[in-house]
Amino acid sequence: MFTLMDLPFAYNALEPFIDEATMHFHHDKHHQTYVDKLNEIVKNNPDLEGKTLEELLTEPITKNMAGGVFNHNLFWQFLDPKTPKMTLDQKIIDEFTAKSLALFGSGWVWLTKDNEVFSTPNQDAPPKNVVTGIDLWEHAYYLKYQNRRKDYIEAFLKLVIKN
Ligand code: MN3
Repeated sequence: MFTLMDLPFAYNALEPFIDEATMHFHHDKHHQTYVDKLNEIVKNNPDLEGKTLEELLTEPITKNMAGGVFNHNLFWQFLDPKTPKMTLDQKIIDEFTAKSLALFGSGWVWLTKDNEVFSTPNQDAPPKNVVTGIDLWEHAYYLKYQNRRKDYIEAFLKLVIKN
């Protein structure tokens, strides 16, 4: 059985960039749903019992739900005010912003420790060496930002970088 990780900070800790209501929906409803659906699939497929979350990322039947759990676990750590903020070159910030704006549909944009920026569709998980990543599903920003994805991306960057 997988359980929902606790949010490692207060629901209002990211105000005014990410609002408390969004954090409640995002963590308590969306993230919880990925956990619940993953548990249901594992329960209905006994051959998957005992596999780790990482192992379930590559199983076709659990990939989406395991990715949803895994990616949000990372996301809360990236957003945690206790996580030291990064200093990034403007070129990287511009690339991260451009790729986040260009992502069609739902997915994520990630930055690796080697300053590579790339996107993944849906809940596909990134490789292990990511240092940050932005959730670009509308549920991550629609309550506060509606269709203004650019404003949400800028707010996210203010939370994770120093400059
Ligand atoms: Mn999300």
